[in-house]
Amino acid sequence: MTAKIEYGFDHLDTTGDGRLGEHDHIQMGKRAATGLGHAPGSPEEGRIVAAYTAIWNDLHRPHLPAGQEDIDKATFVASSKTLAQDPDAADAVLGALARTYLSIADVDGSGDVSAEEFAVFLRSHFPGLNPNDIDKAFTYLDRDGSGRLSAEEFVAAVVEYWSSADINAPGNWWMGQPIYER
Ligand SMILES: [Ca+2]
Ligand SMILES: [Ca+2]
Repeated sequence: MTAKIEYGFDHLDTTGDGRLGEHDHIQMGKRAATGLGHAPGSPEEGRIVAAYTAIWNDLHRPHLPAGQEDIDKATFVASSKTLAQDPDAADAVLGALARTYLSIADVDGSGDVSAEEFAVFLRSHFPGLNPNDIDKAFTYLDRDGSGRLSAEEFVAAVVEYWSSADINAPGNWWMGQPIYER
């Protein structure tokens, strides 16, 4: 579980300085917006960047000691593991995060995520993923095999990735093949 959270942190730390802060979330938002085909400075980009900075300000920042503006990797891993031991808190916090992601991934506003929407979303977040991995991830996360990720399936993927210690949890595929299987 530590391995997947560390791996996740490295992907969230878009500036690569070993700390996670608002700056990383602005970068993530811009990268996601570019991946979705929105021009720099467009209102769509602004909306997506605002969603990411809200994740930072609502989810992470309240847990920082006064005066501190970012989190180092060790603290991030420790607090993620603490959250994992409290399923209700994990559902609340990670569920909110997942719904923000969903609002960005569900480009056509259908309420669910198609394979195409999922591929665009994942590529814009994790540029290193190969298409094969994205297809496999989709298959694992689409638990009922309907060919689409329902809101519930999408949210479950995010919650499991960040909080499940079960190495067989389908949500471990959220960022492609689980790091411990490579
Ligand atoms: Ca959709
Ligand atoms: Ca489905």
